[in-house]
Amino acid sequence: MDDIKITGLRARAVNVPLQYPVKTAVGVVATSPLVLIDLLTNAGITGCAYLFTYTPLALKPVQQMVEELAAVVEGMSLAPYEIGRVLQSRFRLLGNTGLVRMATAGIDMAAWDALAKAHILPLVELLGGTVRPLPAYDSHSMDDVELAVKRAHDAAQQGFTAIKTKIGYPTLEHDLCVVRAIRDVVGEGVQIMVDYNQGLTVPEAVRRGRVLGEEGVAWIEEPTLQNDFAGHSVIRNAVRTPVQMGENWFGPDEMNKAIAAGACDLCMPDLMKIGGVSGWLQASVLAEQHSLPMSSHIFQEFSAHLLAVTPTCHWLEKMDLAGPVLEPVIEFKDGKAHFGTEPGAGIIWREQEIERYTV
Ligand code: SMN
Ligand code: MG
Repeated sequence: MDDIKITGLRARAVNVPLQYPVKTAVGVVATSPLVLIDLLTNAGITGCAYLFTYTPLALKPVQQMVEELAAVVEGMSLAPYEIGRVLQSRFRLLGNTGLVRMATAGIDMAAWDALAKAHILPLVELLGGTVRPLPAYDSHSMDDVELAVKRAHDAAQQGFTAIKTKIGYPTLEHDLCVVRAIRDVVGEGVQIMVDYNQGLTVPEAVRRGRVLGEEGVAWIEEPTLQNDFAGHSVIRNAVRTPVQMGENWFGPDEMNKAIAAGACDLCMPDLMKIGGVSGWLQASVLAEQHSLPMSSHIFQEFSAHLLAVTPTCHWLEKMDLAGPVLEPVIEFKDGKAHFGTEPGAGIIWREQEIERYTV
């Protein structure tokens, strides 16, 4: 195949509505601020990816960070490994973390999407895997009892065999009330995961985790501050339920430190923060070497392709943060994610909707 060159990079900022706000123990994500990336090439192929910035406060800064990198990548070959090395070298002094890691990850994702399209392959096949349905759980919020029960009922009706709810209410009794109400409506055949979003102190997480252990929850996610690996290790050694974390690891190096600290039983890197497709692949090797089941965190479109080539593939998280601006490419049924019918990672913009939500 001729040497494909990058000819342009475009970043658009949108803020899209969410069917359900993402309520967490440490704050609410009321809308979905996204940076939409197009990587243009001289082969007429465009690589597409999006970044999620959590808060509108970071939306324009991340967009500009991506735009600043256009001058760096234009003229380069469409080779994600080379692109990554050049970008990392530019940020050795500043540090490839935070908004920098997000922006470079977005370019990595778009480059891999373009490369797969150039080979007319779904990304999973470019990476050497095969398209197959993946176990998926429906990810809910800190919805309180009534909405938690409604969403759990709907998810079970749709065939999900696992759901996640966010807890960290003011009291343990409130946490239990929500978990038990969900259990009552889904029965013993559906797994329930809980996510504290860093909301507890270590002693409180131990106290609540020990009690939750009696409720048969499948995992306790980020019980304390995400960068307190020692704290997570204390909790992990004190409670029976598996401890889950990873969505806040900026790069495989942070994953390495968490593993070395014995912080978790399970892992769930975030495609953007871990460093895009390239970062995910490095993370999947670490997970295999340490026998850590590896799940995804949001970014469901790309994550499906990557989980399919992840040796310790665990769960795909269904949380649709970009639906309004994307053509639907994943079908969830019988508790699985069915994906991968088109070249690339399946990011297909809905241009009219993008215009509607552009910031
Ligand atoms: C989460 C938090 C904030 C936005 C999206 C998702 C959450 C999760 O921690 O694990 O889904
Ligand atoms: Mg989480």
